[in-house]
Amino acid sequence: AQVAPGAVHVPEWLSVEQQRELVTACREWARGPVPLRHTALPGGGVMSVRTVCLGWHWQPYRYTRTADDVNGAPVAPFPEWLGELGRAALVAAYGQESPVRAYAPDTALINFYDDAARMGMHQDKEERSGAPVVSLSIGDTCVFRFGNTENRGRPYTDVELASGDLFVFGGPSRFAFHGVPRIRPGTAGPATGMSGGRLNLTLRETGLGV
Ligand code: MD3
Ligand code: FE
Repeated sequence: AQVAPGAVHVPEWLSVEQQRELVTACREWARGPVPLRHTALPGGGVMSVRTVCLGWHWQPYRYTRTADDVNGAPVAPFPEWLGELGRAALVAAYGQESPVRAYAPDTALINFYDDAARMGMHQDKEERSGAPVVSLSIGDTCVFRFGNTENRGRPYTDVELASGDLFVFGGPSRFAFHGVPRIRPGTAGPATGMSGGRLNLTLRETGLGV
């Protein structure tokens, strides 16, 4: 369903098997070379969400190749199979159209939410690319808040994102404010191999080149 121009929600897009494979892969990536951790913010706080990155390392508010705000390690590579999944996601959301062939995400941000984690309203502006962002949700359902491009407040639309859901943000929605005001604990069931909490993978083009 289209939530706004360029913002398309495809419920239950991932099979349970795909979800299980992604959970297994995320568990490995969470071990290193850069560990899953609460990102430190410039003001001295930390994010309640825990994050690990592939391809490029996101930190507030830039991308680097090494995790110089964590342990200095080079970030794990972005696997080609995730790029294929990203192109399939664009076909599912937008149909078999021209931008799909060229979509070449080079970074993934993997966010883990425990029951209390939240993400405040923000824009993703570190990428030098207007290419769509592909979001995959696994585990507990969350309330996802999709806002406007002007400010963090209203108008916004709240959407429930459940395990297996795909959300693609392209076109005019690419630079909209968005956030995750709450997780719904215990909504997932055991099928994905998660033992509580929510995983979100976003695939992006950084536009930063090699
Ligand atoms: C809309 N993650 O990592 S995914 C983030 O569920 C982030 O973990 C949330 O916001 C999460 O930056 C939301 C959906 C999402 C991701 C990127 C977007 C929506 C977006 C970029 C532009 C517009
Ligand atoms: Fe974001």
